[in-house]
Amino acid sequence: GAAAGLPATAAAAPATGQPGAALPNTVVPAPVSAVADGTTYRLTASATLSSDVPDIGAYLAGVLRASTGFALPLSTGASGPGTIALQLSGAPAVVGDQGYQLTVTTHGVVLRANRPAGLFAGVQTLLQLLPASVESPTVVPGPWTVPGGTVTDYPRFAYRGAMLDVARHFFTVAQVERYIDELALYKINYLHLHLSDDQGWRIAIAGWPQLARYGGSTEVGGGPGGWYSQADYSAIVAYAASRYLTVVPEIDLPGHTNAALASYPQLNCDGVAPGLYTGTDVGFSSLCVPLQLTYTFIDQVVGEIAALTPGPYLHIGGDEATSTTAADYASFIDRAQQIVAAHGKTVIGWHDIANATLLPSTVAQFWDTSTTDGALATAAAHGTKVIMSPANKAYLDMKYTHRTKLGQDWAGLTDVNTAYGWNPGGYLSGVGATSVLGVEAPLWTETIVTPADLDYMAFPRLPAIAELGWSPWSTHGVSAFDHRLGAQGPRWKALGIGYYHSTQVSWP
Ligand code: TNX
Repeated sequence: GAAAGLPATAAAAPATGQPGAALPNTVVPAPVSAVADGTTYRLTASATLSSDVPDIGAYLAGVLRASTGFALPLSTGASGPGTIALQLSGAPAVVGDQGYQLTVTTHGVVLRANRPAGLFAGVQTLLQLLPASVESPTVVPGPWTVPGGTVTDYPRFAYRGAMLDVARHFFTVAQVERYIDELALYKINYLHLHLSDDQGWRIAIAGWPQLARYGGSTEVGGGPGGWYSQADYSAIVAYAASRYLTVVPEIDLPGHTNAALASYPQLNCDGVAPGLYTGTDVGFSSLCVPLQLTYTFIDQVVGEIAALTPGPYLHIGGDEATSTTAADYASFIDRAQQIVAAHGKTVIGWHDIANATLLPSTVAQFWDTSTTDGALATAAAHGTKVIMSPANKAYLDMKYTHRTKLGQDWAGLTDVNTAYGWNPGGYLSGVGATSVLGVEAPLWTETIVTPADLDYMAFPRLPAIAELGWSPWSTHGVSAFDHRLGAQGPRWKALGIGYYHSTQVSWP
């Protein structure tokens, strides 16, 4: 129904299009509040844009000019008078740093936010209130209408992430940038890059040149692999920032390290380098915990990456270290956390790290398929914040159905309603909403090779996880979601995103 559980539209709300009704039920993630006033704004050739943040004005102008063909001159500077005005003033305090208020009248659109990130989020909502063809890269006919009313919106969780595994298969800077553009549509604000694993090391480290040169020279299946120069990595960081995403780099330690061990014999306990690995097993490699060089190595790698990373977090992996004893693992995680902290970053680790002693600021990322984890619950009780990525819900590399060609099924089959059907704030026993920093949708790439593969696995599930991270739980409802999600299909088509046509979604 039109109400979609929005707080502003209780049972007695009038029908869509009437004053006081919900705005058309198409926006993903569902906004906190969206109230129609029964009017319509029509964007025409005479419209103008103004933006207090030049880059955000240019981003919106770029989308609108391409599909409408209108000139849409853009003025920048404090609270300009455009027909569509993006303003860093006048937003209600409740929208915070990431939210916005969007007011649409017959005369035009005013978008207000306290911070640029909020304006950027509001631009995504405005675009979703325009016809889907607004995403067309070429000029198409209108009319370009926006329903009149007010949207007041802000996120439930501060961290809404997506992870891309560029280690199992390498993805170029341009391919990562395309994924960033897609993530931005759904108000994802962190891009976690899994930069190293058994099959590849993907970032140049000046002090250890063989890591990328040799360790990055292959991938799953034996293809050519690849790696980012530090300039490439900085380009990804800057591009992500232009879409209001923060990069979280991950160097997976102490397991998942065959590519590093293969590149430097002296990192191995026995001094012998293993061969490069192009299979898909996990859990067989480990850095040499008793070796002092291990920590020199981590210090230099973390130091270089931290210096290139403006965001607060650095991910140390920590998962599936099944070739490391429990005592070695605990002492290793202690030292790795100290090293990251010394370089000014906050540690994130897969939730396995809750078996070690965590720094107060360390964040644990839950990836298991169960709804109980004793060590993690204990850590949460002591203040550890958690990012929720349950593999049977949030993993974008799981198959949708048994017929899905790509992907794995070790965590189960994950069609859209499964991806959507859980509450991050009440999923894990002993980890309540106040312990949850947010959600993340990881995309592991053992079976994922091309950008088309990424699109197919991420859409339509990524928007489901994005909504769980952004929207208040009061908006949660599977049938309304499947309708709103369906309305996104024509947008993906216009954008050239080849998605899975799930039978659970109400495509228009
Ligand atoms: C488990 S979940 C892994 C990854 C694999 C993934 C495949 C986690 C932290 N580790 O190494 O790529 O499963 O689904």
